[in-house]
Amino acid sequence: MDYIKQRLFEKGSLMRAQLQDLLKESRDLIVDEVTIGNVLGGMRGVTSLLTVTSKLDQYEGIRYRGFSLPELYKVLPRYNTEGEPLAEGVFYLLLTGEVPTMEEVEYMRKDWVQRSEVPEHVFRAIDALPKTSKPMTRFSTGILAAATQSQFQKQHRVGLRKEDYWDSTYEDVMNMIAQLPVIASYIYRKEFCDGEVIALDPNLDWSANFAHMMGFNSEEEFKLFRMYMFIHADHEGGNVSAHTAHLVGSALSNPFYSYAAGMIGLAGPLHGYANQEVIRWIKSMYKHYNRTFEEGLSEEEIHDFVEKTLDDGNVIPGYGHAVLRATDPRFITQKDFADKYVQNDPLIHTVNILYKVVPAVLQERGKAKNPWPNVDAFSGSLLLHYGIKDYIFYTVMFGVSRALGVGAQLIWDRFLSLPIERPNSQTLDWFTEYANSE
Ligand code: AMX
Repeated sequence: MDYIKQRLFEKGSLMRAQLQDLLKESRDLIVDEVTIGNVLGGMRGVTSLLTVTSKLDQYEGIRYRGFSLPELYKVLPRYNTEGEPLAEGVFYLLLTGEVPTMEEVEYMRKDWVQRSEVPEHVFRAIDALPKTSKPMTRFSTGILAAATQSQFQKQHRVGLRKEDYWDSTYEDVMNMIAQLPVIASYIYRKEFCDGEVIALDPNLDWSANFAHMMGFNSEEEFKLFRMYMFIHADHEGGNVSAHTAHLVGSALSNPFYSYAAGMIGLAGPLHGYANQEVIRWIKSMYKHYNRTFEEGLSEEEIHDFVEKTLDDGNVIPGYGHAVLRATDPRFITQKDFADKYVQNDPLIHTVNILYKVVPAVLQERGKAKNPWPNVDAFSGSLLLHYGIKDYIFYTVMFGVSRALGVGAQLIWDRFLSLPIERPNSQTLDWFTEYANSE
C-alpha cells in the first residue's frame, strides 16, 4: 500500500468507528427541522449531508478542514513566501485532514505526473463533438470517456467487499485529477488557440502545468493558476456540483461518472457559469454606453446600469449566495492578488467600482439575502487580464479545481460506506392538505 493510502487507512479506520458509534448511540437524535419553506426553497439551511473535507461559514467563508483561506496561506506548502498554496497540498489536506510537508506535496506531485496519461479515445470523443459544442460539453464528455479506465467499476463487477470500495475509488480519483488539466488544456488549445497541444512538463506542479499546457509560462501566470485552483477547490457538500457528485456516487457510479455529473451542474448560470456571465454582463454594460474598457465608465453610469439590469428582471452575476452573508473571502483573495500584481487594468477597475456600487443597490432593493460579491465577481477579470480572453472557458477552469474537493469527498463516501441517497418526496396536494390540516 502506498504512503498516502496508508495514512488514509489509519485515519479512515478511526472515522469508521466514530461513525458507527454515532449511529449506535445517537441514531434518533434530531439535528434539524424541515419546514414547507425549506422544501419549497431548495432545502436552504437544512442540515442533511455529511461532508468531511470542508465547511462553509456564512460570515467567514470556506474552511478546508477547519482552516480559513488566510490561515491556509500560512500553513500549506508554497514554493516561497510570496507564493501560492500548491494544489497537491490542498488535496492532501482535504483528503487526510493533515497539513502536508513539502516532501509529501512533492510525493503527490510526482504521483500525479505519473498518472497523467490520458487514453487517446478521450481526445477522439471530444473531437467528435460538433463545432457548436460549449467547452463544458466537451469537458464533461472527456471525463465520461475517461471512465473506461475506472478501476472501481471493474473491481465492483467482479465482486468487491464494501469496506474495500475506497481503495479503487482512491485510484480512480487520483488518476482523474492527474488527467484533468491535460483534458481541459486540450479543449482550450483546440478551441481557442492554434490547435497545437502542449505536452505536460514533469517538473511542474499540477496548477502550473495546467497553465503551461494552456500556453501560459511566466512565474506570475503560474501563481495565478495556483491561487485560482486553491480557492475554487471545495465549498462544503450542499452546492450543486459537490452535492451532485456525492449523490451520483452514492449509487456506486464510478468517480468519473460522479464528477462528470457534478460538472454538468456546475455549468448552470446560477452556479459555476456565473464566472462567464460576469464578463458577458460587464461587456454588455460597456456596449450599452458604447464605450471601451480603456475609456472607462463613471460610478454613476455603472450604478444606473446595475439598476437597469435589476429593472429588466435579471440578477447581477457574481453577487449573492445561498449560504454566505458577507463578502466571499475567495473574492478578497483574488482582489489582494490583483492589488499585488496588476496595475491599471480598466476591467479590474470596473470590478472594483462594482464592489462599491452593487451591495448598496441590492440592499436597497431588499430582495437578495446576501448583497455581497461571491468568487465569480472577480475571477473573470483576472483571467482576462492574463490573456485568457475566451470567457466561455472559465467554468472549465473552475471545474478542474473543484475535482480536488469532490474527489476527496468521494473517497470518504466510500470509506464510510455512506448509503445511496434517497430522500422522501411528496406531491403539491400532499403539502397543501398537510398545511390545511395543521
Ligand atoms: N441579483 C439580483 N437578485 C438577486 C441576486 C443578485 N445577484 N441574488 C439574489 N437575488 C434575488 C433572487 O433571485 C431571489 O429573487 P426571487 O425571490 O424573485 O426569486 C431573491 O433575491 C432571494 O434570493 P436569495 O435567497 O438571496 O438567493 P438564493 O439562495 O435563492 O440564490 C444565488 C443564490 C447565488 C443563485 C443568487 O444570489 C444569484 O442568482 N446570484 C447571481 C448568480 C451568481 O453569482 N451565481 C454564482 C454563485 C456562486 C457559485 O456557485 N459559483
